[in-house]
Amino acid sequence: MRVRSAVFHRPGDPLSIEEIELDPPQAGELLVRVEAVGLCRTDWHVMQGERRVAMSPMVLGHEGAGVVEEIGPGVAGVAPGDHVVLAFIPGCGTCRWCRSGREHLCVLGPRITLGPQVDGTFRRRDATGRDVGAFCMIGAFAQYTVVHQASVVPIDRDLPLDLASLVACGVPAGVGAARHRAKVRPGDSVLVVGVGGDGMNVVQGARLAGAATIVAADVVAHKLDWARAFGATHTIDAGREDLVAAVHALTDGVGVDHAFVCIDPPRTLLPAFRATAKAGNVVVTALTPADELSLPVPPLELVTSQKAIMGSVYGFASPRVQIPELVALYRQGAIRLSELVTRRYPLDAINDGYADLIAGRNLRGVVLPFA
Ligand code: CXF
Ligand code: ZN
Repeated sequence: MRVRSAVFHRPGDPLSIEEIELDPPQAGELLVRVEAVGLCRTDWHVMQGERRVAMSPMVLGHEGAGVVEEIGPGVAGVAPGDHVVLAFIPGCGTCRWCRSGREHLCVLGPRITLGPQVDGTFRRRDATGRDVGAFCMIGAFAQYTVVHQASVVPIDRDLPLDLASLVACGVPAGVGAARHRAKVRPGDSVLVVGVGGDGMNVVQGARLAGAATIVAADVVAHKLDWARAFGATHTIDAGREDLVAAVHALTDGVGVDHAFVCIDPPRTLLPAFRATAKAGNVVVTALTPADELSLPVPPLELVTSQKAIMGSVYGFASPRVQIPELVALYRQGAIRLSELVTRRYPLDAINDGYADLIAGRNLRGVVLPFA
């Protein structure tokens, strides 16, 4: 079938809206009608060449939700009509990580930037017959996609799919970083540096975990207002105030139990580290270019302060466990989803959506491919 898709060709170019030929689902795969897909900064990093993918053209988009239209041979546990969230790391189910319930560490993870499907072949071609890749084995910036069953997480049908798309990446990444990586406990103090798509969800994850002090820092003033609505108890305008001094002033000179680096680690890791209490956690969720080697922390301070610096992807929890749990938490009013969506766009306006993200106007833009 021919499918309208937003395609990455060359770093620096906007996404190109094209008709791409999509093959039917093969063994273990499903055809999904994409109802909503979030505009995450990771796709922007790819478009800018800051995060290299192994090939182009490639259909980007990894924060998707939709409805199963058709299933290929050997698909179990999901049927046409089911609502699904697309997991940007597939869970093969058989590697040591999946078998221990840690599908966010699945052996297939390193392959998500390559382009082909899980079986190594392609389902998409352009008008000239060239293979077209799918970012994260998903390629959700399109009206339809063919994905492996390892990439789908069924959810209840009553959750609106624009909100469901958010639990595909930003919400689990942020909420999970607080709950599962740092293991924030009731009464703890938390600093979140960069309150965009990930950071805002760290704020609500910290609130959910019972943190007593939640400090949000950003250079965009209105994001600090949003952060208060999501549970921040204090805010720091990092463009005007010294982050380390401000955090020490708020914590009797001790620092926070957990600091989250959700933007630009080469610039923000050291202040976040210094704003963290002895024996505290520094959790990095933001991505840097693959050839960035700096970890700008003095090793002596790392040793003497006995702090932990840790990375977190997908909220350090299996998407298959975490996503249904987040849907349930939304239902009981424990986390917010609709307030994350600043604006909705048709597929043709996807580059406007990214312009809004980069200008700081959006917390989350969501593309509705059939709008
Ligand atoms: C990223 C996480 C690191 C690998 C590429 C995809 N996820 C989402 O934003
Ligand atoms: Zn993402």
